[in-house]
Amino acid sequence: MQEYYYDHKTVLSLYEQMEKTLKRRRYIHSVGVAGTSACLAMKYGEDVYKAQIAGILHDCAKSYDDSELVRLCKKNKIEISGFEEKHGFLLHAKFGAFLAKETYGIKDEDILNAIRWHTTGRENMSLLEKIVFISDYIEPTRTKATNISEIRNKTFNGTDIDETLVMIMGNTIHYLEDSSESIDATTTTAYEFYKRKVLS
Ligand code: DGI
Ligand code: FE
Ligand code: FE
Repeated sequence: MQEYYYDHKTVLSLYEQMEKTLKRRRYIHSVGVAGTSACLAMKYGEDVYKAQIAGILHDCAKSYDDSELVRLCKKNKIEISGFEEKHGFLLHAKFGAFLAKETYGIKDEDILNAIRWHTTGRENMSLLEKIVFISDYIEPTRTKATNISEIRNKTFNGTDIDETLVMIMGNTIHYLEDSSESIDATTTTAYEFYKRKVLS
């Protein structure tokens, strides 16, 4: 995988573009994810600028509704599963990665993957993918989960980042089950993968 290097100028320019593009609440969330991703990059040893870029861009396709996302993916020849066609909001991750590349000029595959997999997670995630996935759940304005303090505490004071992944994925799956929502196979597979990994 070819690595690209970014600086604070790119980061600031993307903040400015997202401020114009996203609704206020979504922008504040994205600023939270970028900041939290920067902190986790410092703790776990990832490139801080990449973490900020992936964080600020992760929801860049969130302004489109479900049917628009399906249409835009088809128009741009992005493959979509039957599940994604029915649950179009999941495509804000996939189409977000497309926009990050085509509209915002990000070439680094690891950043694009972190955006691509931020909603479901997947098996064998890179450190950057984990950082964005976790930051999306624990950034300052995300306060709904009853065990949010425990998750934040484990993330910043623990040593195994996969333990946090398991807690978040478990929460999400239980929440979806309680709401009688159907769950994408990628979400379940990722959870089973990291549960097994943490226990072994
Ligand atoms: O875009 P955000 O709101 O910041 O966060 P996100 O991209 O992680 O999306 C969160 C939502 O996605 C949350 O309500 C749970 C849902 N989700 C994650 N995996 C699945 C899912 N929803 C369904 N139906 N199936 C899944 O597998
Ligand atoms: Fe999202
Ligand atoms: Fe988000």
